[in-house]
Amino acid sequence: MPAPQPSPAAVSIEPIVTLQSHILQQQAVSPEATGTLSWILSALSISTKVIAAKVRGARLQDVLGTAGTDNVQGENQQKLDVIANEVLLRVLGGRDGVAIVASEENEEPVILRDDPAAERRYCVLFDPLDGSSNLDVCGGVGTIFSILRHDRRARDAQASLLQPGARQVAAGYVLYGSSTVFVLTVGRGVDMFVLDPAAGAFMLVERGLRTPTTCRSYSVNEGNRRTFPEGYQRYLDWAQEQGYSSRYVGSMVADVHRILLKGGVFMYPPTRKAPQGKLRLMYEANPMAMLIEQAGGKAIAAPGRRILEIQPGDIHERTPVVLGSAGEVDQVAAHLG
Ligand code: P6P
Repeated sequence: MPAPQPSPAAVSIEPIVTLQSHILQQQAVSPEATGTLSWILSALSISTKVIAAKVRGARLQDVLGTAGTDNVQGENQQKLDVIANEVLLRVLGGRDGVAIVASEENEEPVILRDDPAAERRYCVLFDPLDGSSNLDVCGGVGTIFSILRHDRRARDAQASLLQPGARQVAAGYVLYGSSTVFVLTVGRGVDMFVLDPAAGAFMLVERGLRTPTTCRSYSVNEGNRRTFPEGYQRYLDWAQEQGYSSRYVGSMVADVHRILLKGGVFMYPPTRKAPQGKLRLMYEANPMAMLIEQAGGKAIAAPGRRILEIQPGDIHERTPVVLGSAGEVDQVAAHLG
């Protein structure tokens, strides 16, 4: 009997992980998971693939420009704002686990299911096409989403939605830029996927993203500088004396994505035109704050006031935003105090 041969060493092969398989992996390690959240994340994946195709073909299919209507914020709606909103409403509407959706484009929340006996359900809030005014000039635009557990005990839809951002179960965005990037957190770090158009799938490119703790760069619309509160002006004077660089796209998803990957600080301070800041708490600031904190950064509305701790009073309320590298947010806070 020949001596037994040692089995060949196992070969380590770098797996190809798609967003879909990643979602199922995350579900598998969550004992209480029922698959409902996975189905919702899958709905966001297919919705944003459809939106990406419409964004990339916009000029050729003549869907650029304004729709001739205003949204609840009194802002001109771009044709693609309306199209993207419709796609998300229709795809999420087909998911049994979604009780309520709320959108920047809809004044009232849309109640999809309200039978009290139902198993766990969720509320999905989104800005369907943030930064859409950049579409005509081929600038980066994005979809931002936030997912909360549906509170069946709440007296109405608004009450179920008005939860602090710390209660989000998932948050993320899709940036329609030089590539289509899906950035997601379910509370266990931040993972990044890039759409492979040939395969029609979002491919995992980075697990456990961490934003650098410092980076000498700030991102703010300096056109509003004269109307910023004093502390912000003191910070900008300091940063410029220190030789900080300035980067600003005017599209939150594009600006925050740069901060997430390279560090720095993004700010939308109170202005004369927007005394509470321009950005909306529920479907812009909260999801971005969860992502940045999960990546090791900070996100505040004022010194000592975490965005994720704000108790909302209205689904469309606004908040000042200072978020990014922990060290850089601390620098801004030190000048605001
Ligand atoms: P401003 C886009 O309209 C948006 O809501 C965010 O994406 C962006 O960060 C901000 O407004 C830009 O506002 O006043 O600098 O044009």
